[in-house]
Amino acid sequence: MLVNGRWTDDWQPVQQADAQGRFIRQTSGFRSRLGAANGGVFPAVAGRYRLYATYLCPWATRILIARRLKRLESVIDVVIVDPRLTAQGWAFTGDFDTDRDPALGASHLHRLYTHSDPTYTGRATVPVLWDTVSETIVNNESADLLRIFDEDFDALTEGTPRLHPPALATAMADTEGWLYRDFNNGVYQAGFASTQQAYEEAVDRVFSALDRLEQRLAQHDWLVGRQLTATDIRAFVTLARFELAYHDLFRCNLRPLSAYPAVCRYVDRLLAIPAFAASLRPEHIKAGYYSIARLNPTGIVPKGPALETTALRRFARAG
Ligand SMILES: N[C@@H](CCC(=O)N[C@@H](CS)C(=O)NCC(=O)O)C(=O)O
Repeated sequence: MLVNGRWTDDWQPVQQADAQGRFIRQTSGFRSRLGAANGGVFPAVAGRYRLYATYLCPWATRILIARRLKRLESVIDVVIVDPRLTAQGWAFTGDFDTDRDPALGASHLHRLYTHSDPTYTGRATVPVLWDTVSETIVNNESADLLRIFDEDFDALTEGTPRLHPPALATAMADTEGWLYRDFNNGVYQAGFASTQQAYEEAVDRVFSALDRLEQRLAQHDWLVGRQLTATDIRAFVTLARFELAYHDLFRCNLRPLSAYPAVCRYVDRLLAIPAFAASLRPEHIKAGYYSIARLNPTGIVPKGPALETTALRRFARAG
């Protein structure tokens, strides 16, 4: 991670844990909004901002999905980093169907962080929204970026669905509270736990979240209300990685995902939407997660699961 603007240590998945060995996720450092919400410092215009992402990362993938649903492809450029974590974090390699950094010609993402704040302390995470004019990070928190893409470009996104409908705000916040704690972040707490107790607590929460999802989806098409919302994007990114990485590598193996038929039908339904299908790159996901040396010292990437045996079978059929 970066300490006072200097890269200090080889990359480790866990830099912070509590006394019981529970993984603690850091809070994001750059939190600006665009347009009026920001007093005009970062105007909401086309062609000025660039999203740095990797298909490995569920948080970054939320934003790739939102970018497409909001039809912002020609408004906000994307750079995809190599999904394999290096000793210096995310790298621009040009390999693996990834890009080079057009901003600074940097070899690693952490350069963008120190360019933005020479004394930055923290992890150099994706997603990052970069301003090409002032050469700084605007925001590196996916929850904010989901809102920014949904709300701050209104003049350019007319006719696209509202992902945070005001009438559903309370219900979305209720669902997203347990969804984040027990599922989106719960799988990481299972995978990165450093004690048996911390792991078992986390894995139980992951499966109780799946139980809740199954209950809701057995009766309804969407997690909140009668339309696709940001809550569905949040659920999808973790579900789509479940059989590819979390079930085996993160030991979330109490039950297979196929024990949740309504959840599997929901994943299938979402994959019929091009924005969701385009965000899914199984090879990037497996290469990235299985590059975490602490969890997989040999670096061997599993061949399976055969996609047609998973909830992602629609993707396999589409080739
Ligand atoms: N709160 C952040 C979390 C982002 C995050 O943890 N991204 C991971 C990838 S999935 C990352 O970049 N990790 C690199 C690191 O921790 O050094 C968000 O949601 O935007």
